[in-house]
Amino acid sequence: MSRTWKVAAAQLGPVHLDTPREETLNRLIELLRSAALQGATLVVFPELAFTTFFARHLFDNPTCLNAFFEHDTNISEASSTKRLFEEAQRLCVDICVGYAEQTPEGRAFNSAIYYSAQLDQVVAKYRKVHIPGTREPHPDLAVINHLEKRYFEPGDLGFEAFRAPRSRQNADGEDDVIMGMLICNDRRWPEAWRCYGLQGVELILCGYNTPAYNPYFWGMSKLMSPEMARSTAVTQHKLVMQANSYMNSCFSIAAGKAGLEDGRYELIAGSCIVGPEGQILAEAVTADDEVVCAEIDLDECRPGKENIFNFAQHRRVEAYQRVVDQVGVTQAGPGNMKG
Ligand code: CDV
Repeated sequence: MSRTWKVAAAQLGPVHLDTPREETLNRLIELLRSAALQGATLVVFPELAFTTFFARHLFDNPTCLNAFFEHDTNISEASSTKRLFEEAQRLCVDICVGYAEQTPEGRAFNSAIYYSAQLDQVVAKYRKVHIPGTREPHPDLAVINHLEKRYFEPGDLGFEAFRAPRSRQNADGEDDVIMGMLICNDRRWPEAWRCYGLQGVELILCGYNTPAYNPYFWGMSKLMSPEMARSTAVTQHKLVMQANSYMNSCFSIAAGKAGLEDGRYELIAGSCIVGPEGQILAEAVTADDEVVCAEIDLDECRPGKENIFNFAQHRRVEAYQRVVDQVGVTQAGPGNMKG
């Protein structure tokens, strides 16, 4: 039985602070329809897909902040978002979409869910673990803030892989695909990918919002030109998607929010689909609304999983203790020659 699957990344162009939610939702639905027309039965949308990347702003007024969050426990049925899920159901297309989640207890997470059209339900939820940025705004008003630490707790669901049937092609659900979700900054952490790799993951889904130019945040030389900064950010984004897909013998789909928001905040484009050899199979050519599609054959994960990255045969956990025991760097002392 063939294990091919036509999948898509739905890149979203600029969404401004005052863009009505309805307008953004319509654009997401248009992207979904366009992907379905191209034959895709899985579409991945960006991180915090329903609004602008609001974490760059300081909100003193809780009502203003609340407007960026989803408060329903099931966003596939919430009035503000359900049209996307209804259309996915009608088209028989699975979706992975990122959103700002507020729980009934008032906890806030940067989350993503996977909706299976065949099962007509949300089958998995992920909460972003690696929350970048700061809690407090920078005193220099010229600095672009990244206040995710102010607005979100680190995710508490871990990296749990899940299974979903490929829509349409497999009505009996026997040939599930093993998938995992990451959100933006998570893609830069190999530990996150490995947690999924150790569960036999075949496809990683990752939405993102990555600033193209934010010298203060990146720790870059202030002398780096905006053009150089943008191209470095795109290179690093692709580097981590490609390297980690290769090192875990899996496919990956990265869908970003892109372009210039509010005339000041540029996000990188570069939405892409990557194969288990680390090769880019398809990538965005604009910094606007765009569907990036590729047909993937999930069986191409097997050679890597059975040979060079056969974890059962080659991993040496007795040498990896530091990875889980230690958070920050403890510099090596002199004379660590042993044996
Ligand atoms: N939304 C993000 O998590 N963005 C981070 C930036 C801030 C570094 C990223 O890793 O792209």
